[in-house]
Amino acid sequence: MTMREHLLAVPARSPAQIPAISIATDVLDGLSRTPKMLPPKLLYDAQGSALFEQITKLPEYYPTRTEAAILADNADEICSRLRPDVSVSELGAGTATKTRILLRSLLRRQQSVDYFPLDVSDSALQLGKHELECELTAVNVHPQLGDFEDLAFLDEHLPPRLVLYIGSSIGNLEYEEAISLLRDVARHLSAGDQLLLGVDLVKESEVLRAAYNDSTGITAAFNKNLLTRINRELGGHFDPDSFSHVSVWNQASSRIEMHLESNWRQSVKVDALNAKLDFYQGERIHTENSYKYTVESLEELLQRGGFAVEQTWTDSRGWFAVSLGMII
Ligand code: SAH
Ligand code: AVI
Repeated sequence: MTMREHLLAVPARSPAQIPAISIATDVLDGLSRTPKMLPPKLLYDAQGSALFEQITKLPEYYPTRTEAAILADNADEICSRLRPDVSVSELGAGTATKTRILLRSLLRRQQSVDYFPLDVSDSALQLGKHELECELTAVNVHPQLGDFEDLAFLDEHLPPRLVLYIGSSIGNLEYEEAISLLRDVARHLSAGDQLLLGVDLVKESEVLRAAYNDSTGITAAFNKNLLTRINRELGGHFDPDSFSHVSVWNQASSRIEMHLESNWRQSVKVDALNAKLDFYQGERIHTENSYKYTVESLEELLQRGGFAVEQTWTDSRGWFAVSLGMII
């Protein structure tokens, strides 16, 4: 089949169009609220995933390199706690760059690994699959395009299973949502299956603030890409430059908040929603929370989510923690 025939064979509602349907609902719902908000998963279209990759390399954004160092220093010990011949699933895998550290170590203990990365970003999944297959031919990658609500794939492979939820992605959820997601994961697992959970820890506020407001403006571009995405997918008429990136350390709630703040009073049409959205000067759209934990609150979260804590690893500065839990 030629590429042209292949493209013509795509059904009227191709899988690539399906996300736009849920975006419409999420955008209409979020921007009709007071205060306005947008769910953080919308940050990750292809452009957003590419910007996130750039964020992970910024000098100010310490979480990725700190977690990578914890994994590199402890991969053999982590893997020694796993049962023989585990399969690996990952929630919000992105491009699975850090995951490769663990998979390399795992492949010194077993001949092959079945790896099931779940993500809402198809571009990140495809890039991750490509890079993994080039480097580690003994890893069989089975990408799962979907939401954290789509956990049925966990039933499709047999125990022993290891689930990864690293990168402090759980920090983007409210505490009760985080517990409820861990309980959902636990329901799909059996006794002896394990979860490796990585979270960012509370630290000096200046370090936290800089990580979400970098000097080159990549985080601002990542945040504003939400508006560009609405323009592209829903016929929105946002001028991204008429909004400012705002990040705030909310100490009382132990979270960094990201907002988009309207620079002046404006009305913005979104054609696909048949809506005109009014913003007053200084009005904010709340786009992300990034909760910061302590080792104690991380271990409590795991336990409340249905896992017995086996071991927790941190870096020498105590900036990030990775904890292994098991279903008993
Ligand atoms: N785990 C990687 C990527 C973290 S970025 C790392 O540690 O670097 C967060 C990832 O989670 C993104 O790839 C994003 O697309 C994905 N994601 C965010 N919300 C999601 C949701 N509700 N369901 C599935 N994936 C989600
Ligand atoms: C994916 N998530 C854990 C990142 C974080 O730090 O909350 C997303 C991010 N937002 C701004 N910078 C990075």
